[in-house]
Amino acid sequence: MSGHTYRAEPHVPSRGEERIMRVRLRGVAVGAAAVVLMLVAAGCSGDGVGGGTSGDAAVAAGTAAGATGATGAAGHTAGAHEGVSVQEMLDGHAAGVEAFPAETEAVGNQRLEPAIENGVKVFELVAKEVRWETEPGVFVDAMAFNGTVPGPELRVNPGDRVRIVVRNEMSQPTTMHLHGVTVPNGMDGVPYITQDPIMPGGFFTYEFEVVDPPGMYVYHSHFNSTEQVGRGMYGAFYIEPEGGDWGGVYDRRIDVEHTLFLGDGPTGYVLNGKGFPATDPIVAEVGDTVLIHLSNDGAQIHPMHLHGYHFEVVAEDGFVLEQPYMADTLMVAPGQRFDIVVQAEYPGVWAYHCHILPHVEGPEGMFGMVTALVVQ
Ligand SMILES: [Cu+2]
Repeated sequence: MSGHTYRAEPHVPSRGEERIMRVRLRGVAVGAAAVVLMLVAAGCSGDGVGGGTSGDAAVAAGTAAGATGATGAAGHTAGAHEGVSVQEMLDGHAAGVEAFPAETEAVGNQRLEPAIENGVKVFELVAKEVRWETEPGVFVDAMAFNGTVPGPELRVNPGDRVRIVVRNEMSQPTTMHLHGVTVPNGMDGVPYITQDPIMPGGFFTYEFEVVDPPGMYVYHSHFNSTEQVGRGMYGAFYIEPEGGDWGGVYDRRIDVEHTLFLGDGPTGYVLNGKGFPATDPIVAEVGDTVLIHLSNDGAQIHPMHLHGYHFEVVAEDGFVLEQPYMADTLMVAPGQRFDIVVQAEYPGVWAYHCHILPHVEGPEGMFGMVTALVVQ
């Protein structure tokens, strides 16, 4: 299926790439030893190669001048470089990579273990208004389930009885909709169609039996949703195969599983609630099979492009495709989910980003919807 015939030449990482690969291995003794061996095998002197020349800089400046202007919520300017010197452009581009992956004070997608009550898996979600750090020093007014963007990961199995209690600690009403999940009509979460809004201080209990196949589904606000979802009220609802092994679903061994929520609007252009350089890399070892669950909960389309690889699109909206297909760029519309599989064959730090360029890179370097597949 993959059709890959290309084999990587021995690879000499740049100084930045070498550092990013080390950062992710800090505290992992075996992995660190492995990457040192890999770098030695690649003949890396540690001095770095491929520094920019003045000619490169001039080309970059000319290219940037042709772009149209657009400004992200965090104040990044993606467009003409008037007022930004060549040196500032170089410094800006370098600084982002130097900082990646940057620490911020909280991260989303944390697994929430259910309480088991009479065989029912019970989750509690609390909607709150919080200050959310999207990249170092940049805070936005977010609305979040359990205080994080995205909210916690809920994982259930086919056939489970599930109860999700949503408490509203915000200053405005809300509801929660289970996106793509087959539920009784009264559990659908649409204000005044299937339920009254959950008022500040109130709660609503969503209860249903899981009848859908394993896959990625989403929960999100369905009240004033341009603002509430835009500010971060979304999270993953996984219907997992028994034992959490996706290998049986996709008929192959899965070594690395990664969730990637796309967001835009009041939070800026974000992946899992963070803008580059605070985005989380996808880390794998050579030979690993990587499963990435993508969901777009923003208001714009985002064509996600992976450098250096072709990936296999294996599921859409929670349904396994009868005919998976290869791609390197996958357009993810608002509300869509995809599962993609990458065979991690080529070591290195490979950029993975939205290809609407005003969402990712301007005269002062990369921002927003950029992360990397780090293959060690
Ligand atoms: Cu985009």
